[in-house]
Amino acid sequence: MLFTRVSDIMGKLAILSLAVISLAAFIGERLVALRHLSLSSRELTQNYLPNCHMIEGIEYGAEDITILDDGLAFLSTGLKYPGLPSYSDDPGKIYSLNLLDSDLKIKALNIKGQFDKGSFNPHGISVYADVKDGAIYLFVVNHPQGKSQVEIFRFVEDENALQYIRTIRHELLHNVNDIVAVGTESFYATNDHYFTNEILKVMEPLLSLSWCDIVYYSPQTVQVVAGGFPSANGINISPDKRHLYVSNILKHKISVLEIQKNTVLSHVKEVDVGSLCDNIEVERESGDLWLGCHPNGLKFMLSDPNDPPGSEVIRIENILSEKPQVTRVYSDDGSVIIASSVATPYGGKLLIGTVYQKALICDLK
Ligand SMILES: [Ca+2]
Ligand SMILES: [Ca+2]
Repeated sequence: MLFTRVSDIMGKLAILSLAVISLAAFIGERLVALRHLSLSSRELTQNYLPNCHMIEGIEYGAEDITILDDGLAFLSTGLKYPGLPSYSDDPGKIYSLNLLDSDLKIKALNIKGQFDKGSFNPHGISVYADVKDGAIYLFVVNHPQGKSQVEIFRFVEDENALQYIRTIRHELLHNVNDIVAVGTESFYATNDHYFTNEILKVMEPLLSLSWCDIVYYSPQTVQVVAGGFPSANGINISPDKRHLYVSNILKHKISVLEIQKNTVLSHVKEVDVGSLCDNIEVERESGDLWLGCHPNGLKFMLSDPNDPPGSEVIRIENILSEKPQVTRVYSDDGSVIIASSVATPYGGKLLIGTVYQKALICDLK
């Protein structure tokens, strides 16, 4: 009787030990995977540009920026994103900045129409110029109360205003990070998470789930057009409108996709960037990609003011060729600018925006 009891206890202990060992091995394997995906041990080399100065009035981030052909930039500011700092309780705003003006003063765009400005939480932006009448449309990813929706505005240049047109909500647009407008009412959007529950969202990178996708939206069709991303961040289009570029941020790659006739995308290739790149801007004349990147994902997630995340700007030339050139144009350890998310060139200058901090403008060498 005693012998049976002892062997029963021994058996249970053996099962328990096996479970503990398996759990430890699983956690160990996950920690190694997370260190790899966050580039947490990467050392950054400082690489500065000449004549840099901060854009006055930007203190709470300019997560996304895009520049019109005539040098007018739109800045999406004041993002509140779960898990990341935001240093202002005020709603977000869109600013304009004329890069041809020597004083480089930002101006808040007044929003006209039936739009709830009090809950405005702008994230990724994209501009569409209608060739028919020259009208400029600004598409903005908005997260009021943590939800995801896309706002379409028309830019009223002589009033420095945005005329609100409409809001687009759809179950497929559940965690939108960025968009690229391809018509007055149509766009491609990236989802940076699969789940909407905050705890389950955290589990996605922990378990290396690759369930994020790209969605095409038009008033006639809404559909998933590409999937299999651990997280899909910035998205933009080539000047000839044939290719889409998507930041596969947790894989440290830029995915190149070809737009098929039926709006479905076919995979072309991936280009290694060795950094967690956020938004993508495409230079019109050259077709070069400019990327605002997070050189160390762990520091970005922790966002400790005493050990801040750095910033990095990467340029990709000839991305469609056999040998794309990937150049680190600017890097800083966070002592100048924290958590860069976008970079865009204009007229020999480079404008760099961040998720929750400042914006910097420098001369390109
Ligand atoms: Ca964008
Ligand atoms: Ca982004």
